[in-house]
Amino acid sequence: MRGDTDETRTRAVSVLESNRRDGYTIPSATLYPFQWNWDSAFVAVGLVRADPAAAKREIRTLLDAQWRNGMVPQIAFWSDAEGYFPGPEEWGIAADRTGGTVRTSGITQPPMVVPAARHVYERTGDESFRDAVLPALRDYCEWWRTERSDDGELVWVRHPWATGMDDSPAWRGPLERFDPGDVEYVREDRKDEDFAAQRPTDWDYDRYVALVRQGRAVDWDEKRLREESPFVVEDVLTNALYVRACESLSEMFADAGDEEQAEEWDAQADATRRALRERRWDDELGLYVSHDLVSDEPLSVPSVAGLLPMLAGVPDDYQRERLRETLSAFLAYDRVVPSYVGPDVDYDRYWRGPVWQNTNWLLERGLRRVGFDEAAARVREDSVSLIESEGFREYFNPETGAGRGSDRFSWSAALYLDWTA
Ligand code: 2M8
Repeated sequence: MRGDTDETRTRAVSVLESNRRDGYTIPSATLYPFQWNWDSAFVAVGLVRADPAAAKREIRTLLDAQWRNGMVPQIAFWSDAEGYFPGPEEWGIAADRTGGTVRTSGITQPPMVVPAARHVYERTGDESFRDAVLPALRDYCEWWRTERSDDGELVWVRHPWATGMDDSPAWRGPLERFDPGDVEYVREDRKDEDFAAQRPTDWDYDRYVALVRQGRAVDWDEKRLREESPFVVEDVLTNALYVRACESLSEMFADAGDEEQAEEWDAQADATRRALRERRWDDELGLYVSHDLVSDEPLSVPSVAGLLPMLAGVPDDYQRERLRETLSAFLAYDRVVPSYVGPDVDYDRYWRGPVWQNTNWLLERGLRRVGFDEAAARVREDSVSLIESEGFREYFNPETGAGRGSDRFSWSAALYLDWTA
């Protein structure tokens, strides 16, 4: 068995090497030819097991794309690679907004880079890495709470792409509310015929593109977008990772001897954690849900995102026991954990049902944090065996285990290195 694992690990390293560009790793050579924010964070988590110097560089390159206001963008277009829409012209971000080093998109992604940086520091013990990244990580966390929070507790996003779970059924309500009009564009993500049933629908894409064009039309004026955008959502996954980000920041500051900053970020983690526990719990579904700030309504769907506050130490005793019951619906599959288990589930389509390695990795750690060790072991076992039977696919059908989306996908390779270390 270990022989098979070693052989798969060698292949994982070679996938990451072939997807590596100058200082960063692209998610997939066939679909995503630039640097993506939380992809790089997951890559660093696994890469530190095989090539610590490359893992540190991955994070530093991502932070080199940071905007002047502290935002770390969803995509950094370090090259002029073709084959992805929307590219830098479509986003139309003025150079004085970014750090000036690279063209970027106009949104962020869940703040996984902060816990990932901490993970890399923990494994390497490299204090110069810690000290070099701390200011940028702090500015990023500060940006979230000043620019992206109405109450200083929960943070919001203004595009489904910013949530990382692009076509999650949770976003249907807010997206249904607006008419994107006649948006013209050419999709680049469905060259392969099979992909039509595995990628987001045109209905979703029309709205994704309309939201980008709305941002560009107001020159990415945050205040106006907060007031006028039809999509302003407190995403439960982003908030769970924001708590983890603040905890990680606090731990790194404490380690660097800066008690004041350590306390400040610990208090922030506490405030967001408490808000999730008290305001984002859905007792009927038995998990946490995102919230639509435009209509002031909960987005009550059974998404794996709603389990991830476990990772942030959110549940009280009552919620923990309810979550144990809810988990049984997510674990009732041959291969776990599906990204969504509601009535209109689609096991082959993107974030509408398939199993993803990154949410599995977060969930496994969440389950351990609340003491659900058996469930955690199951998630880990299935994650590893899906890769061993299907390869480093982007996502997997939970009923059949079949690999879906692109192949040689970076975070699947990286997280395999961490799962099997
Ligand atoms: C997917 O999203 C991108 C836009 O960011 C896309 O479909 O074009 C998502 O799975 C997202 O979570 C991921 O970061 C990205 C790159 O792997 O692909």
